[in-house]
Amino acid sequence: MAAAPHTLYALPHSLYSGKVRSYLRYKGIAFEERVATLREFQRFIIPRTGIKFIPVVQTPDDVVVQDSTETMDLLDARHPARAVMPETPVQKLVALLFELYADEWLLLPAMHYRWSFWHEQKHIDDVLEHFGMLLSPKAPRWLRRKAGAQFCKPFHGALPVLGVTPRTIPALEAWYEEFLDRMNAHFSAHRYLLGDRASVGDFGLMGPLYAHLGRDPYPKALMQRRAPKVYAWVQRMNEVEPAIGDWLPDDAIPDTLLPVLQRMFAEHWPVLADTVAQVARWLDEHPDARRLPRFVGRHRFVLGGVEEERSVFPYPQWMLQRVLDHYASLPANARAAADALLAKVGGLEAMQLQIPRRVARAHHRLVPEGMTP
Ligand SMILES: N[C@@H](CCC(=O)N[C@@H](CS)C(=O)NCC(=O)O)C(=O)O
Repeated sequence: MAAAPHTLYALPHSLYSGKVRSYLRYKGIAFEERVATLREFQRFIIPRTGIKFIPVVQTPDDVVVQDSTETMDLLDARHPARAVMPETPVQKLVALLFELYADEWLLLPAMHYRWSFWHEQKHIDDVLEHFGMLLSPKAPRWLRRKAGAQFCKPFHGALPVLGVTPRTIPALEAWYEEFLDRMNAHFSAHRYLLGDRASVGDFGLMGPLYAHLGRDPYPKALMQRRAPKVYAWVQRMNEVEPAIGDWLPDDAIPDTLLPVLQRMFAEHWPVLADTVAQVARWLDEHPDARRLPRFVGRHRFVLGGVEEERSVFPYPQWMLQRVLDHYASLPANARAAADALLAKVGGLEAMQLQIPRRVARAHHRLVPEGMTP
């Protein structure tokens, strides 16, 4: 008898759902996808997680997990075949860095290309019809479009919160096009980020590069035109149990990724470093807090030479801790290899960042480390 499947509560256009769906398919883990309608939120998602986020995975033995990164950790531990965390030190570091960058910084172009193109009728109809699935995937398209226009308000309203404003949009588009060109060159030579096998870095990229940028009509056309190898990678990442080989030998990192890492350290890292400082300040000011709020203030950042303000999201500190903890755990020879790479991409000093107040995740929430909510 076939094993009882996992259940994935998701939406077709949801960013982190794209990441988890692709992971489940790649692993060959049997799952049933349930559309996360408002009814499913009331019936299952909110009662079982206490929060209103997707994707949510329910295992056959009724473990419920929200958070794409925790899902991969849990299921890789239970299903070790086709593990997605590289075992060698430098490849693991790069995979973790890409997952962090994709989840938290490529979110900006993902949100911009979804929400700044209201004048593109085909694009926006598609987006609203998908948001309308919250009502029911079976509702007629006109009704989904109407309902979608209500449901989507908090999402497109989030652009300035993320720092996507008329000031940053030209720089953001230039950066994204440069990113596409670089990844197109990379995927011309490699099937995945680190060779012939996918890692957490690939699944991280699948969130923004599938759900928004490779699926919504306007940015999908841009990707197909400008970066066909990236588009082909998106298709490959959605295959069920694709034939795979191995990661590159000798813990090698393809040169094609170096300019991407360089820009990550130049622009995303300062945001992360300031997040760490602001989380520490907030926790010092709120000594009795049992949870972190969604934002802990505002900070300035620079993108393509343009300065802007955005809200400070504490969650990325948790992702950053995974990177820094891995780096700190390396024995001397592995550390020397990691440092040689970091020196090439302007990340050596960055990686010495200390975290004064750590955060943890408990019961689907971000909490001060050592605190149970
Ligand atoms: N870090 C979480 C993020 C999940 C997340 O933000 N999901 C979005 C949908 S793609 C959501 O549910 N957003 C609801 C909201 O922002 O209120 C993960 O990796 O699963």
